Amino acid sequence: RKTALVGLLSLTSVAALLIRRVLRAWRARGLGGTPFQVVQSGSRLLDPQVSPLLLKVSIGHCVRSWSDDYLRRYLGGHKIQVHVSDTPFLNFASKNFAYEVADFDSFLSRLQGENGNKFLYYRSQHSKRNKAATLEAIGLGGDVDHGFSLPDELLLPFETHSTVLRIASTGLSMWLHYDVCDNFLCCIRGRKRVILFHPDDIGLLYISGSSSAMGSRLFAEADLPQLWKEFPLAKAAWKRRHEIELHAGDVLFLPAFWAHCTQALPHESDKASISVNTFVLRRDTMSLHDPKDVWANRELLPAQDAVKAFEEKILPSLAKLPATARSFYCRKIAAQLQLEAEAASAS
Ligand code: AKG
Repeated sequence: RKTALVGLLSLTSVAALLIRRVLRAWRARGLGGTPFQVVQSGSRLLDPQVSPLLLKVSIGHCVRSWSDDYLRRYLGGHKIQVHVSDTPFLNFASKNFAYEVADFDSFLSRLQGENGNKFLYYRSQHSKRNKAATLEAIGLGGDVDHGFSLPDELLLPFETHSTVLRIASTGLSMWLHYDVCDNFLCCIRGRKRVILFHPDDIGLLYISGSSSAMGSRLFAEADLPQLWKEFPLAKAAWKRRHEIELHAGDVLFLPAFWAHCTQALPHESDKASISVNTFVLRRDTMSLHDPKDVWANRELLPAQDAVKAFEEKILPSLAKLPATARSFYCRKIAAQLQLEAEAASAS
């Protein structure tokens, strides 16, 4: 009887272990590449080497209350700027979209209607051009509890830079880019697929400014073989990508300098995908941020100096050399920079 009991106990613990593994994999919902970590609290966020995290925290009643009617009640009548495109794959580098000014009500009606195969994207901004976005600035904050807030415990170590409302046609993909602030990306309606790349892979992503020449073509699965022909380095980064699908109520902690692109996916018959993101600054590196940075994507101040010196001094000096010497010194400097990068990554 004792042996049977021992057998039963070990069977139960193996079953428990298996169930725990399946549950963990289900909760992580990582889709490709490196698996995603799910956490319940923010204690790890300040680790300088932190990876993207799926946070299981409450973001308020917006997940239930932000219907079209609710948003119309508070934002109706606002004039907003909308990206309008014939293709779902937005590309900032080739500017395959136009900016149109619309009023909020007709934007939402267009989004939910037939809309002649156009894809729409709204990113809220402050009415003053030199100020960063807040929900208060568009009438979704302030004294009334509009139901979006991140737990104090998450925000405590940071200063808030901006909070942005984003509304997209389902199917629309936002181009690959990086930001210089850490980011809490919160899914409120619809689902959102997010592809992310480690900062060490920045050299493989064809970035100019802060956006990739690949736009959001990583989401066009049938086009991937052609994409690798045009952007061969990106294939290696793709194999190491992090990928996740956010559902309503999910919060993704997206660290600064992780290049990312997103795809708005439908939930039931809703044609609007709604998210809010809060960009935050780490207190120890706040002084490095450009005070004029309203979009969270201006290079850090010392990096601006370095880029300026590179473009205005180093490149013109190298251009004075004959081809063989130019190739030699470019490679020599590139090797020195590579060593610097590796030492910094390892520190
Ligand atoms: C960001 O929060 O930086 C994004 O790129 C989100 C874009 C979106 O999903 O609308």
